[in-house]
Amino acid sequence: MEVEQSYIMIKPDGVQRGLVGEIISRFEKKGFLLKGLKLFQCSKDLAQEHYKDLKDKPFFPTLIEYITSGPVVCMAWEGDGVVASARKLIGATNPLQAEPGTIRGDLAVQTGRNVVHGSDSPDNGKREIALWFKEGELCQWESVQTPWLVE
Ligand code: YYY
Ligand code: MG
Repeated sequence: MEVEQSYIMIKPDGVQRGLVGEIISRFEKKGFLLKGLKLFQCSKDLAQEHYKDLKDKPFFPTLIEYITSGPVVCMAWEGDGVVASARKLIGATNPLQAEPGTIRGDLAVQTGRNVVHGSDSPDNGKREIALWFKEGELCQWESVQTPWLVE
C-alpha cells in the first residue's frame, strides 16, 4: 500500500514572522518523514488551482492575494495517518478557536492570517503535492529514526 502524504505549507505570514523553524520543528518532532521542502513564490494561477474548491466564497480574492503576497514554504510530509494528524497539529481554521498547543492556537489570531496549510484528505494530499512539487523534487530516503518510531 502507498504511504500517506500530506502537503503542508507555511503561508507568507509564517515566513515573514520568522516562524519557519518553529513550524517545521513540530512536524519533525512528531516523527513524520520530510520528503520535500522549498521556499517558493507562487503564481496567482497556482494559488487559485490549489484553493479551487473555495472559488465561490466571498473571501476567495483576499485569500489568493494573501497566499501570493510573499514566499511560502512548501513541504511534503509522509507517514501513516499523517493527513489527519497534521490537521490536529495545525488546529482549527480560526486561530481563536484553535486549541492551545496547536500551531494556529499558539501562533496566530485571525483566519485570514492562520500561518499554515494542511491537506484535508489523503487524496488532496496527493493532488496538492503533485501541484506544488515538480517531478524529482521529492527525496526518497530513510530516516535512522524510523525503527525508533514504528514497531
Ligand atoms: O483547511 P483550512 O485551512 O483549515 O480551512 P479551509 O476551510 O480549507 O479554508 C482555506 C483557507 O481559507 C483558510 O485557511 C483561511 C481562508 N479562509 C478565510 O479567509 N475565511 C474563511 N471564512 C474561511 C477560510
Ligand atoms: Mg482546507
